[in-house]
Amino acid sequence: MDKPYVMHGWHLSYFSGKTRAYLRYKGVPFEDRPVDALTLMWKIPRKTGAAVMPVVVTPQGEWLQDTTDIAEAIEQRFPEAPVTPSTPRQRVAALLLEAWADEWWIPPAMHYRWIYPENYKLFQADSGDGLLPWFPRAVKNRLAAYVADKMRSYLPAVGVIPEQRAVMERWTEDMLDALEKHFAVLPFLFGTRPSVADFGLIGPMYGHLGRDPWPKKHLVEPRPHLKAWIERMNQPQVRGGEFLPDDAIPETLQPLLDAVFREFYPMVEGIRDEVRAALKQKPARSRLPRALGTIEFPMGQGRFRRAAMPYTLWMMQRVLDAYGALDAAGRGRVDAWTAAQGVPQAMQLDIGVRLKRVGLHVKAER
Ligand SMILES: N[C@@H](CCC(=O)N[C@@H](CS)C(=O)NCC(=O)O)C(=O)O
Repeated sequence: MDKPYVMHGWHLSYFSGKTRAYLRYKGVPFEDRPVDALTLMWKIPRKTGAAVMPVVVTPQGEWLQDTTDIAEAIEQRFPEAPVTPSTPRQRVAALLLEAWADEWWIPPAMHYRWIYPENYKLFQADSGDGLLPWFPRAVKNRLAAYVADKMRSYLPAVGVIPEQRAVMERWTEDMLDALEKHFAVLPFLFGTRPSVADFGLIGPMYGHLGRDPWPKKHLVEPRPHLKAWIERMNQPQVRGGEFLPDDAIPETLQPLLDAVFREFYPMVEGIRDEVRAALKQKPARSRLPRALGTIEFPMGQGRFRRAAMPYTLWMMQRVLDAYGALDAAGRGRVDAWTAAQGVPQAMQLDIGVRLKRVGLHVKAER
């Protein structure tokens, strides 16, 4: 028997939820291994340059990091039932929604985990068991408390502060209502097959909103179609389903696309400006800090402030690259669609620099 792939991740972890659902859909034989402290703090950084999860180790012994790079490598080896649509509009829309789901949803996911104390028991048990499987409970609890403090210390930087709570909770509930309406009519975002956009969105929806007790009870359980989608994403029909014919974008995705073009884009532009300013100060080729200055942009009925993360711009570069790789007819179809969305220049967004990913950081490629 071939050695299986190994995914080092936790059920608690946003991005591990993305990769787990993806590997299951593709029918990749893999071992789902909780990350222990030694692997997280020593082996993974040595192999990938960052203390991060998920990481996938291939049967050939490669250590793949970053959910997008993991999926790209696996798509090459398991080409059946590709998860990136091949038609131009669906392709660009799915990649945009993946970037949005990965990046924009982090503050609400962190907010709902860390603000409601009833979530802590599960975090304490799972993180303690994951990190120190062979240790007594008291030691596990102590390390869990240390990790929890570290996670809470990130909250202000991502914008989880009391003044922004109302706008963020309102935004999240409205978006979950939109998802509930969508999943009442379609099993996945673009049809009967999950795409990169579904895998992105299961990140916040599984480990945080769908599993932590408070959001599970108050946000997901009252929305049965959303709940059913979360379950479907974790028990997929392997390599099943199709994207909608004729490059169609479902109308029920409009609230998500409005959020992408009217909220996420201004955030990305804010990050772009911060990155440009930082690059003027930096010696060429050194990597940028993970977080730069504070930026402000629209969120639902209000505005939101948080630190600019250069990594998000790298995610956006992937979308623009996918657009640039289309033929002229394909680009024309996407341009007609973005024009109809009221953002005719969306794919001409000027990032101003070519970025390269280095673990969780980025640097300018020169
Ligand atoms: N963009 C990365 C994000 C991975 C990530 O942020 N993982 C979290 C757990 S869900 C983590 O390990 N974070 C450690 C850190 O931020 O230092 C990916 O797609 O893999």
